[in-house]
Amino acid sequence: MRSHDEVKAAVRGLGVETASWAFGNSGTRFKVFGQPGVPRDPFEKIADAAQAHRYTGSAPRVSLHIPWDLVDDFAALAAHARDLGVEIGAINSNVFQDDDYKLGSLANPDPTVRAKAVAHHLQCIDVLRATGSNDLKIWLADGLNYPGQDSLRDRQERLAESLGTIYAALDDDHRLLLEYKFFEPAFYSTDIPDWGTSLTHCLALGERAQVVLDTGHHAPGTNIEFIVMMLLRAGRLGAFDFNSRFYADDDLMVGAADPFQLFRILHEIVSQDAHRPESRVNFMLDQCHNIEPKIPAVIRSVLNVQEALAKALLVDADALAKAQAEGDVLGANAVVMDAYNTDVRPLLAELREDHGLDPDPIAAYQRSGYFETISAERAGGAQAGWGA
Ligand code: AOS
Ligand code: ZN
Ligand code: ZN
Repeated sequence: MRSHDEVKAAVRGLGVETASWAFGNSGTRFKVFGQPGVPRDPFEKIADAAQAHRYTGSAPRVSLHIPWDLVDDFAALAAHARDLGVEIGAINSNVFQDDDYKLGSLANPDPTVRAKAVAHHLQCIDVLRATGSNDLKIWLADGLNYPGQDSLRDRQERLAESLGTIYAALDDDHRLLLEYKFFEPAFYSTDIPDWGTSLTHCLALGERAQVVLDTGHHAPGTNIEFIVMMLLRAGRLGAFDFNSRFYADDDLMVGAADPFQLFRILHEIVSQDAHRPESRVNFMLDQCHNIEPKIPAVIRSVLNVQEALAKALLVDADALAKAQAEGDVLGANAVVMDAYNTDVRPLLAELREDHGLDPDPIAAYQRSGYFETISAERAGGAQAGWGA
């Protein structure tokens, strides 16, 4: 069983990657609610992301989205991030907000549209080079609304060819992270609907192609921790998009809807030592804070991941293995539940104090006056580009 200090060190070692779009105004298709102090450009989004790192010590990178975060000088944006104590994380492509992509992007039946979508990804790879990022993240809205609309098989052939061109353009230290989603915006068939399809493409592409598991992208009742275990077993779990859902792709704060599921996921992660930085699993947030204040919501999300991780680290692996080997069903379950039911908040408060942080990061942020400053200085904050 891990010691108190080992748990603290392991939690400290896990950095949660925040997303630039979490700081912009967002909403549903019914209404986007504006909030005071919302960033007006990518530089200000990074400044807000840096606040989450400042008070948690555990949010050292921020994902960008192209073209939402398009700037003239990406090297300057990366330098700005470094000055504020964070780094640029995954670069997310966008081939879902252009009329040309109505029938798909990388799987579109029209070769000129496919070429345009591939060219966008090559532009994103240049952003990786300029910012020092290693991860190109692809989520596709490609799919069909009606049976017969296009050939399911042909779309996979086109997709494989387009992905192959993109993968071949990556540098040796780049990864291609391929996300799946079971529906939306396509309602009949999505071209990468599940982990099996994503993994099949990744295996064909090469070792640096890995799967992104967005926790909101599964049918209700799906055993997500099983998928986590299988992707780790295959060496292809590249990243999480963490969030919570009650119904579909709700993008609520991670750990809010089902903290027990988050614990079960992190138990599989810890069981295969994938929480260690060497595993290169990127623990990212993909969330929208439509009605709650954004920076505290991101801080809360990081704390929720830390709480679930600390509990997973407290599972007594030897006692669990013994109970499992003896067929002790109730004993094995009790080992897992004992860890889950431990209140780890005092341990995490102590960890923060060990590193000179306030034990209560949200209270510290709220006392800092940052929100009052940005509310006064920033007028006309940008929409995240999402949910309009
Ligand atoms: C869409 O549902 C996916 O979760 C994407 O990962 C993401 O929300 C979007 O592409 C913004 O980057
Ligand atoms: Zn996602
Ligand atoms: Zn999503």
